[in-house]
Amino acid sequence: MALTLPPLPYSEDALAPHMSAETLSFHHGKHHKKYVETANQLIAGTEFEKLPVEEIIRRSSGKIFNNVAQAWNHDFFWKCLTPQSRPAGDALGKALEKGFGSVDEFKSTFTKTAVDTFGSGWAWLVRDKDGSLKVVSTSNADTPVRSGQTPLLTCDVWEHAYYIDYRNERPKFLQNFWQIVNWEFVAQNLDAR
Ligand code: MN3
Repeated sequence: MALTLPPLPYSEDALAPHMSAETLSFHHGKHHKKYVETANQLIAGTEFEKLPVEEIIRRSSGKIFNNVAQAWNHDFFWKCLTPQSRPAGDALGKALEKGFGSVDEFKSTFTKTAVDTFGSGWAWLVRDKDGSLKVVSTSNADTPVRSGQTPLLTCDVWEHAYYIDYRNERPKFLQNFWQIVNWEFVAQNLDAR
């Protein structure tokens, strides 16, 4: 299926000062848009043209995988953010306590994984096939969708995600990321089967 660039679920200036309008304008309007356009050019006329995006991710490799997976990852990332971040609800809080000891310990594990991701990549909270919650890092375009894990939350740690606002200071980007996490979206992903 042709991929699309969904509009951001908030205005470009809604996440400032944690994520600036300039960052969102480039990250969504140029980087994400380019992945979508390139993916559509690459799958046109191939066996992938009519498949759902997740199927393309599971079956493809090389340039097609890179662009389709990046389109999926960014679509998911925008939904993980909100200008009205509210604390995790009870069910999610309990699941995080069970997996990591406490919500704060989960946040510090996730932050460390994001900061320690070498080069370009993503940090994820996922539900594994056995139901347990895990924090994982993926490189470049790689995504837990490929390995059959269910993504619950992600943070893009490619430099284009933070260089305009934080230059080389990825840890500062992570501190600000927690101010704009959409915990309701994370909880919905936990509920979904
Ligand atoms: Mn990105």
